[in-house]
Amino acid sequence: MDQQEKTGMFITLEGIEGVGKTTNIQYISKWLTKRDIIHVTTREPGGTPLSEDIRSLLLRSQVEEVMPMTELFLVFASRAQHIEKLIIPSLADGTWVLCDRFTDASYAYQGAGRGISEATIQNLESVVHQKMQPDLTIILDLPVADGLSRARERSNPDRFELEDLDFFERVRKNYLLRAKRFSGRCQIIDASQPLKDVQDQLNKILLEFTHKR
Ligand code: Z5A
Repeated sequence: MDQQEKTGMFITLEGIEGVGKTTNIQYISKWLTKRDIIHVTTREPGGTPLSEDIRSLLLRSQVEEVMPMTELFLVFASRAQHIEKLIIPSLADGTWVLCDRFTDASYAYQGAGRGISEATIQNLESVVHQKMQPDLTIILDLPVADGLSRARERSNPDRFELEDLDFFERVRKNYLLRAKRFSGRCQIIDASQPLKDVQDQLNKILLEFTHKR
């Protein structure tokens, strides 16, 4: 899908576990509703029935080791379905899409985390994305130990959350690198602030973003 064929806006939220993506997606959704902006909220991996099945496969512990390339293909299989069935049709009819994680997560987790080359991920991205990119990506940033402790207080760890601190340090660093590299679409928020301050900053970013459209 070429950028000019879509009329809805595509917003993604990123960051390590426990940074507050789920909490703040709800805030953004309310913010858009107040302004009568029609939108859907969704997540990756997931977002359609088949993609949610792939999500379950990815998150649960497996009896055999999950190879990094298998994980990457599963993530992109879920994304291919999500893009074709939900994201593109929504954007094409003017509905905004608000997505909890997207392809930046593949560079951070499968790339920096698991060690798959950026070129390999770029190849899959170019096949699956059909030229589509988020219009705005908000990266919530938090020290790894704080994110993991917030996530662990909330629920039992999934397969990713069992990784060690070094894994999440690489993931976090990659997000920060990508924020610099794609500064046109990425905005970083310090997620160690009280929620009210995080949301004041979100409000400011969203006001600027909607005024530019
Ligand atoms: N994954 C991948 O490997 N490759 C890919 O391409 C994609 C994904 C797309 C599922 O993601 C996994 O998929 C993920 C990477 C992998 N790894 N894991 N695990 P997920 O997004 O579903 O899972 P998650 O990152 O673990 O999300 P989460 O644990 O649900 O965290 P969150 O949504 O960012 O946080 P939250 O639930 O909104 O907040 C956590 C707690 O902190 C909660 O009690 C809040 O009330 C509290 N909170 C939130 N903000 C604050 C502030 N500011 N102060 C204090 N407390 C706060």
